[in-house]
Amino acid sequence: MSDSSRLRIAVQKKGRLSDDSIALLKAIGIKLQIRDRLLIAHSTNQPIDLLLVRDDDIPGLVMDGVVDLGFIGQNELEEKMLERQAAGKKAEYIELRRLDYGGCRLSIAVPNEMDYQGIQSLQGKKVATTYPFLLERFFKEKNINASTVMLTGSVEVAPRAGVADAICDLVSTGATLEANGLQEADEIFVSKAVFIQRAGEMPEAKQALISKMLPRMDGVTQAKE
Ligand code: PRT
Ligand code: ZN
Repeated sequence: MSDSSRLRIAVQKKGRLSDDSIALLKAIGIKLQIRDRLLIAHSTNQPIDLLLVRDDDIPGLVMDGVVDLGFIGQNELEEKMLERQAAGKKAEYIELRRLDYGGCRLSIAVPNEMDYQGIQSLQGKKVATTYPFLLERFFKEKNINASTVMLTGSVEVAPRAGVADAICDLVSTGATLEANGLQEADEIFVSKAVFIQRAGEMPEAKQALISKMLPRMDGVTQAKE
C-alpha cells in the first residue's frame, strides 16, 4: 500500500520532460533513486514518492487527486482540461510555477504546395492532430468550419498519406515540418512545462513541504539565468 502521508509527484517516465523535471527535483535537494521500469521511486531523504508515467496521464492524475503534484507541458494540460470539461469530469488544478524547459508551440502547418491565404483557406478542410480540443477551440474562435482527424502519432505524414489536408502539431525547431514538406501557417498555443498541484485541501505537513520546495526551485531557475 502507498503511504498517503508522503507527497506524491507525477513525472513523465521517458520523454522530453523527464530529465529536466528529475534534475530540478534533485537540484532542490531531493535525493532520488530511480530504477528503470518501475512505476514508483521513493526519495531517500524526504517524504516524497515519484510516480513515473506517460505525460498524457499526468493531468488526470492531478485533477483526480491521485497525486499531489505534477510536471507537465501546458499543451497537454490544457488539452486534457478541455477534454475533461467536455466529459463533465473534475478539471481543476493549481499552477505553482512556470518552468524554463519543454518550450514548444502548437501550430497549424500546411503542405508547401498548398495555396495558403490565411486561416480561411482551411474552410471545409481536414486537419490531423493529437490535440483535437485545442484545435477545435481555435477553429470556433476563428469561425472556421474544418474537421479534425485525431492521430496519436505520425501526424506530420497525414497530408502525404492522404488522410488530411493539413496538420496541427507541436513544433520546436521546425525541422520535422521541413523534412515533411510542410510549412508553419498559424501558431495556436505556446507552451512550456509547468509545476502543478491538485486542487482542494492539502494536509499541513505536505503543504509545508511544498512551501519549502518552491523558493528552492526559484533559486535554481534564477541561478541558470
Ligand atoms: O510517452 P509519452 O506519452 O510520455 O511521451 P510523448 O511522446 O507524448 O511526449 P514527448 O516526450 O515527445 O513530449 C512531451 C512534452 O514535451 C510535450 O507535451 C511538450 O509539452 C514538450 N515538447 C517540447 C515537445 C516538443 N518540444 C517537440 N518538439 N513535444 C513534442 N515535440 C515533437 C513534435 O510532436 C514533433 O513530432 O517534436 C517534433 C517537432 O520537433 P522539431 O524540433 O522538429 O520542430
Ligand atoms: Zn504523451
